[in-house]
Amino acid sequence: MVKKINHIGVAVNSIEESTPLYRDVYGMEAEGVEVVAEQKVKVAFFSVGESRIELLEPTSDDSPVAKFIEKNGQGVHHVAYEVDDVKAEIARLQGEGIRLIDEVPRCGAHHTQIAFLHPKSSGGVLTEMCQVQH
Ligand code: CMX
Repeated sequence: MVKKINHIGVAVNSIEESTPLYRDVYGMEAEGVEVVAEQKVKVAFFSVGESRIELLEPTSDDSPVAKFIEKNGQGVHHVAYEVDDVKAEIARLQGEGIRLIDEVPRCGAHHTQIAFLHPKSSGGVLTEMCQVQH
């Protein structure tokens, strides 16, 4: 079962251009920038309480985030829920008839193992299950 919102992903054209809004205007603490090569994105985290905003900048034209921005413009891209055991969560969701994009976990940013649900199976919200590796 989900424990809390780990982060909300926001698709942006440029982390550099978007950072002043989150860091200076909203006053969130910047936690650093990381490239997630497998997902073809550069990400920047900003902490807000026990959750984070994750800015997602595409690193190539065939990135899923590039396709999202092309279709919708910049904006909320996904919600990530934290779970204790992402493999067990995948099995549980499959048992509930939910369609998974990732049937085996993959590496996310910040030392996490993640799995995405298909938005057609999660009420139109791209949803990520995320296990933090301590
Ligand atoms: N939120 C809600 N719906 C979305 C969506 C999103 N972020 N992205 C796509 N969709 C919807 C589309 O609107 C479309 O719906 P319609 O058929 O009604 O128009 C449908 O899903 C299919 O979308 P598409 O544009 O044809 O794109 P694809 O099928 O090629 O890919 C998806 C969609 C979700 C399967 C793909 O983006 C994916 O695998 N995403 C998971 C990985 C990812 O997003 N990685 C980046 C973040 C990594 C990180 O956080 O570390």
